[in-house]
Amino acid sequence: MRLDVFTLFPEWFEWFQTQRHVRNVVAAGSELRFIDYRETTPLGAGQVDDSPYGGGAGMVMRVDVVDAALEAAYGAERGARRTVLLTPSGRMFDEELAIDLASEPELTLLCGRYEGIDERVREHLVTDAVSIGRYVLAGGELAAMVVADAVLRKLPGALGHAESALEESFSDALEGHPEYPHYTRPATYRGWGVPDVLLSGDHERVRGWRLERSRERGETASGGS
Ligand code: 6GU
Repeated sequence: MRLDVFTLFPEWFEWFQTQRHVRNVVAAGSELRFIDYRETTPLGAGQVDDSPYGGGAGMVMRVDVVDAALEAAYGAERGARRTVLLTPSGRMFDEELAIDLASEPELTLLCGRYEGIDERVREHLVTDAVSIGRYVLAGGELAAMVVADAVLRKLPGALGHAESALEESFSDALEGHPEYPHYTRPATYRGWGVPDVLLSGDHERVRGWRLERSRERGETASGGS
């Protein structure tokens, strides 16, 4: 995959790139770029935002600044890419969308900043608007990292063992439910035990128990206690 993230804070992503699964996909041929809107802004003095029409507090990122950044990176090709704007008013990010985005050969994430981003970006320059939850972050950077993390770990070679993604949370193997609980040694600690079935060596019973716990957690996650 060729993944580009447009941001006013490319240095935020330096840590992100050091993660094992991110390094693994880069070693396997993926290309990541973190591109600063300020490098291509058509305005003077690195300006990227302006006061909102109609008045109000805060500043709004300008559409011409975002357009210039996309033009510089992709030229005439820029309509062809899957382009995701990170915004609290977007579609909720979930595992299904992560799988969908992971199937793209080329993906662009646009971080907004300040009070918002000119609505014409959403209307004319992107294919998707995505939020990571019902709360407001200071900018789209952390949301872009969340999306990039979830997407990149879907790519071949991201994880150490091919199996580790098969039975993970929300996979088909678990009927879309969260993952079952895990235990390891010691078998008792401060009197806290481990479910007997996991020590039984009966693989069928273990499988059944795990699926049950996974289903239970699915019910809890969707509104229970
Ligand atoms: Cl994508 N951006 C911002 N600024 N806040 C958010 C978000 C995105 N998703 C949830 N909160």
